[in-house]
Amino acid sequence: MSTALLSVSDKTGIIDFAKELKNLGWNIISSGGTAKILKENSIECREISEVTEFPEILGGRVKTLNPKIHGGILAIRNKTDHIEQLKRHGIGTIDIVVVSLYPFEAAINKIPKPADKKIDQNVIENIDIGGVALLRAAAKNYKDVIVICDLNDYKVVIKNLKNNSITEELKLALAAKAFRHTAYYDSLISTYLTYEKFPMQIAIPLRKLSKLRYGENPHQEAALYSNGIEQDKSVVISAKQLHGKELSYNNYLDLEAAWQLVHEFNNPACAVIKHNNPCGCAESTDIKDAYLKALDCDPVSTFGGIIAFNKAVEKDTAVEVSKLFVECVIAPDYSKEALDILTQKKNIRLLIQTIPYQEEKNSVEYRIMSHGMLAQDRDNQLLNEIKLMTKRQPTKAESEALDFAWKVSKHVKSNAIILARGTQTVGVGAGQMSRIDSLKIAAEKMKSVKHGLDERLFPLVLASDAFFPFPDVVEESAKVGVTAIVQPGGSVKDNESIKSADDRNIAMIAAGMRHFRH
Ligand code: 93A
Repeated sequence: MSTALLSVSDKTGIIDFAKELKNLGWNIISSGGTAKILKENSIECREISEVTEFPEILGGRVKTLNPKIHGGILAIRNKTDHIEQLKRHGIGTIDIVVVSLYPFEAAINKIPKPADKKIDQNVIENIDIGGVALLRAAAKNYKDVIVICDLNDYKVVIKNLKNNSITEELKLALAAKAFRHTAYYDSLISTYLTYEKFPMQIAIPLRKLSKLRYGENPHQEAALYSNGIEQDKSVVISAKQLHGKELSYNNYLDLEAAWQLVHEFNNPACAVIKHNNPCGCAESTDIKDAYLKALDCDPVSTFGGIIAFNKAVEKDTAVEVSKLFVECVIAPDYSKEALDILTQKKNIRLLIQTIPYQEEKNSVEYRIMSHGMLAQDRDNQLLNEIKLMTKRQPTKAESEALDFAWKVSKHVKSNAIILARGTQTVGVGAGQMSRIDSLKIAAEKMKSVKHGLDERLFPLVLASDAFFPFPDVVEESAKVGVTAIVQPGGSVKDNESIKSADDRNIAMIAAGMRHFRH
């Protein structure tokens, strides 16, 4: 007769599973709580403590950690020496190990690590030791032992036991899953206990949430992961999908970019993203106006874009949005009328905010490379110290526009050039290898649309994400009508750019901080 060891915190499905094992003629041994529920359901089993002839001690901290258990799991069955040793010590083999670990994840969810970084003792008690050892032992000896760490696998194992069709392939798959499971479990623990931002060994718990239809292109496989505790897809982008087709890989990327940009602003704002870059952004006194102004920057590129709002979408805005083909809309809320209008469009994906946006000051960004990873703080700052570079100071109207454009520049791929009037982008040049090319593109965009803004009330300003190594950007800016510039400053040739600006009566300020985005 074969023996199964059942030790489960989550007891869902364990009765049926144990009954099936019994019907197939298996012996069952179980830890205290699991044995209790089995016995209550008239399923015969032996308690671990009977097998080990040692009681559970330290309030359950030591239950299964015993050579009589681990010997029975780890013995290689076709090794005479191993089997002889088992006999000598009166140890029986264990052929199936079923463990559901202490709910560490649920424990941190209940008591998140507070700001004072105090570690909670209840969370510590939920660190499973013996269960993890059982899973690892069984998984190591997968050729002889079936290991189950996920109750969703009960069915497949029973089915194969019944058909006498347990294969090595299945056992290997279950073993690999067990190691993934314990690795994930340990990474959650280490993350909970870690205060350093960049520990020597980073263990990021990653939970696969779902497969995506494809990656950036249809021939690329792709999947969505959350950074640990979160099990719901909506947490990854802080928003729940209310309507429309499944989000694609590119949708996720662009939603993230749009959401971050629109949260630079306190007043009603709208950001339109295409391929991770803003093709329009505006801040206004009302959300519909912000949308129309954002759209006005580059109506052609907005086609098929991702639109983010930082305030609730009302009917009048929904009417406007519904005139256009857009992939996704994300907003903190929608009025009922707005939803009625937008949900009539089959192809639009609507998302509503579920988690308040907080710029997570301490969060870290990761970029995966072929054989490693880069990690850095998020770019969550804006200005160091503004310094006037030129003789002329920006006017009030210029200052307002510069402040707006500078915020947008942080969210544009380098080299980034933003042309703005008031709190509205009128040209965006993104992702060019030369800054002057970005300016030329931004200027072309601007010229291609009739903005109809009063140019005296809304002077044209320029923001650049990085400094000017040469005065060429200033010279070119003057040609397109720019009257004020914000840039980080700090080039060895700043003097040349300043002289060029002074000669053209351009006001230029240094933000003292760079916003590369690669
Ligand atoms: O505290 S433990 O790390 N010490 C152990 O020796 C041990 N053995 C199994 N926790 C241990 N377990 C865990 O107990 C299992 O992983 C499972 O989560 C739980 C089942 O306990 P019970 O059967 O008493 O409900």
